[in-house]
Amino acid sequence: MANERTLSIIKPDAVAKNAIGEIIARFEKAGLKVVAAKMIRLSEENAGGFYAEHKERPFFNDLVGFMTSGPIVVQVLEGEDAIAKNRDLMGATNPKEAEAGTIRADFAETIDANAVHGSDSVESAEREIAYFFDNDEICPR
Ligand code: RTP
Ligand code: MG
Repeated sequence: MANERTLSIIKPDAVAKNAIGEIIARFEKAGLKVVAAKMIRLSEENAGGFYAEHKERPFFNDLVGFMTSGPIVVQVLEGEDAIAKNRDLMGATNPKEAEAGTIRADFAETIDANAVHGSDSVESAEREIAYFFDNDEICPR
């Protein structure tokens, strides 16, 4: 297993539910460290650029609309196998299919408003971290 970094987003629905702390606690309890964090409100341009891989998909406009609907918390998580570990903690994209005890099972109801984002590969983690953070905003520890 490798020490990795991954990009995590607490999406507008979870921020609106006041679940920021409970979600970050799950990362920390699983051994992942928050090495960068900020709260932002995405513009349509920033949301579309972040999810550019989905530009041709039928759900793209809804996804951008949702991601710009309220503030989000963006963070870099670091640890052993951080990318897969975070995806395990998140659960399936559709909360109705997410395993009990996962973040999406516990905090989300619909596939559109599904509480969290997590990078899905080493390559996307690198791109996504650089999308939101300058190097000097990341604090290894
Ligand atoms: P994310 O990128 O947000 O972490 O989610 P994911 O990897 O689990 O899912 P992905 O395939 O990357 O899709 C990105 C987001 O688009 C919405 N989506 N809707 N209606 C649909 O069939 C559909 N498929 C995906 C979800 O909100 C998903 O999180
Ligand atoms: Mg994805």
